[in-house]
Amino acid sequence: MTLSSVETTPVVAAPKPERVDRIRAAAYRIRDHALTMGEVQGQGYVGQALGAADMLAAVYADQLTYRAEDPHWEGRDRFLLSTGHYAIGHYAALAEAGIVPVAELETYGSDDSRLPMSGMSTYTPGMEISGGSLGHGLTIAVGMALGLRLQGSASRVINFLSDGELDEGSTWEAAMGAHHHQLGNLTALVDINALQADGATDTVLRTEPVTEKWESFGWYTQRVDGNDVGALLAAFDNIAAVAAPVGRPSVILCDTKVGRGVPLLENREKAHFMRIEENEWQICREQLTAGYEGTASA
Ligand SMILES: Cc1ncc(C[n+]2csc(CCOP(=O)(O)OP(=O)(O)O)c2C)c(N)n1
Ligand SMILES: [Mg+2]
Repeated sequence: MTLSSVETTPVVAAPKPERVDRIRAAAYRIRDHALTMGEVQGQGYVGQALGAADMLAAVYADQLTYRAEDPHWEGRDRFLLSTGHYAIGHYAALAEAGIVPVAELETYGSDDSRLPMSGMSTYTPGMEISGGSLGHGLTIAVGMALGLRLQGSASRVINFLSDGELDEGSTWEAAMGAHHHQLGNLTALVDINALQADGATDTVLRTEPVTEKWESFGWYTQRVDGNDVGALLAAFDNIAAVAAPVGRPSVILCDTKVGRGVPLLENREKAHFMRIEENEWQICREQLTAGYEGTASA
């Protein structure tokens, strides 16, 4: 395969049901942790955390190599959260990974907490960068992936970004750079929830056709239902099989639903930053559990 060829056909066997169930269970716990943090504040980016929980579970419970007791271990894979406002989801994943104690989630967003509302690398174990100023994550990821390769490291870099971040020119400069440097150790995960702070992505700045854009930048590009754990795992398996070995950067474009798993929140009008009333939290938890148990294949 040449570096510029486009490979979209699944190339490996479907992930085993036990593996899918294990990651779905992790995603359920991540959603549960996100509700815990949301309830502490009564509001926040809860919809994004729920929407991205399957992606985060696939990353932390299936893909990343790390040492929970030593988050700075040199041999770790790097997960870079561009979107600082998704920190609530990232903390939930870090708790699931054993890097942040579950009990600490109750401090979310409070004074002196290690878990501020926007992700800060100096505050939180396992938070590699201070995201939030959108459009920087992929540029940092490219430098990190190049640096790791120059050091002879086998570590991978995964950058989580949002559809709103595709508006940023720096993202596309980084995409060009990754292809130029043949960074097979770099994967971008884009949460396409069709939403931004000011409204629907299509109305703010249309980025479609997104798949063709990434392909034209030379990336191994797959677009999946980002709330389908089996599809996410298969996409990662494809990358390991055909993109990483030939030095091709890879992107998984993940179509997700804001508030996924909690129907009450899936249908919120103002979904970017949600206010959730005191009496609604219990309903959220019941809906989350009912939905998970209702669809569990195990
Ligand atoms: C460079 C930059 N410009 C503007 C903002 C303000 N901002 C914060 S979140 C956000 C929306 C970005 O889109 P997306 O992450 O897709 O939104 P969501 O899906 O979370 O609603 C914006 C514009 C920012 N953080 N950084
Ligand atoms: Mg969005």
